[in-house]
Amino acid sequence: MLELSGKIRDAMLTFEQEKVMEAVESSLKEGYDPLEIIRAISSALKEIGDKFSKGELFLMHLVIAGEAAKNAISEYLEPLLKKEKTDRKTIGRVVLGTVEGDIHDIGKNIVASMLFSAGFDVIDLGKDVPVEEFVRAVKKYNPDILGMSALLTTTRPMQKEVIEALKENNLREKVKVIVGGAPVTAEWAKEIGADGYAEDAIEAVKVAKKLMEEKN
Ligand code: B1M
Repeated sequence: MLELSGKIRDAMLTFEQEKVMEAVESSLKEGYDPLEIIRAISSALKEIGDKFSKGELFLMHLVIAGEAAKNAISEYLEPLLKKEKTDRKTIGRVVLGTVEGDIHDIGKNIVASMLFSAGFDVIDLGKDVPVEEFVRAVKKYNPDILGMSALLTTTRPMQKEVIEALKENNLREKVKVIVGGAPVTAEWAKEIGADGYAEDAIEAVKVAKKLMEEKN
């Protein structure tokens, strides 16, 4: 595992797309689990984010590393997470998106793939999703669960605004709400009246399944 994180970290810190692709491809060939590889990429991204906030790296580095990670995950890892079972049974419907003002979507995309793989129908609204669009989607798709991702402390409050808007539209009782993203905590989820909080994509699946049990 240490070997994997070192290899992925070194590739990510070259800020070269090709090196990241090669590292991911060869890790898969060596038999590493896609989720372990995603964890290694996330940890490298965290290190890059920390260096950026300390002024040791520039925004350009964040952009290149984000792109490299997103491309490697969508090309090599998400298809493996999504691998459809022939006996796939739908266990619920989820509408998912990153809140308004926030264009971070790598984590949200992983959550979407994991939920899909667990048997949920996933309607992904994308990133920078306005409050009204979440409300419209709940009316249109009548999902069991609404999931909102936020990566910035400045956009986290939009999760609360969406919940308030659901109440104003008499939709809050119809849908369970899960929130997540780096600045999101269980305390925050409770404070804004969400039904669930998940720290990562694996936890998101567990929480979503639990909420479905409560619903049925
Ligand atoms: Co930005 N960024 N970024 N960024 N970025 C962070 C978030 C930051 C922590 C970096 C730092 O300074 N240390 C910092 C936020 C500080 C704060 O608010 N506290 C930051 C900043 C400041 C910014 C800008 C403001 C920079 C600027 O312009 N000056 C800007 C904002 C743009 C905007 O959104 N309006 C910005 C831009 C960008 C890029 C576009 C360059 C790029 C994003 C590319 C993309 O997503 N397509 C980027 C990146 C790559 C990062 C870091 C380095 C990596 C994020 C990531 O993808 N992580 C990030 C550093 C960090 O996170 N520590 C940083 C990997 C991903 C798998 O993890 O998204 O956490 P994560 O998802 C996890 C869990 O959180 C959870 O499960 C996922 C999988 O396990 N989860 C959920 C996520 N959503 C969930 C939903 C759920 C449940 C679980 O239920 C619904």
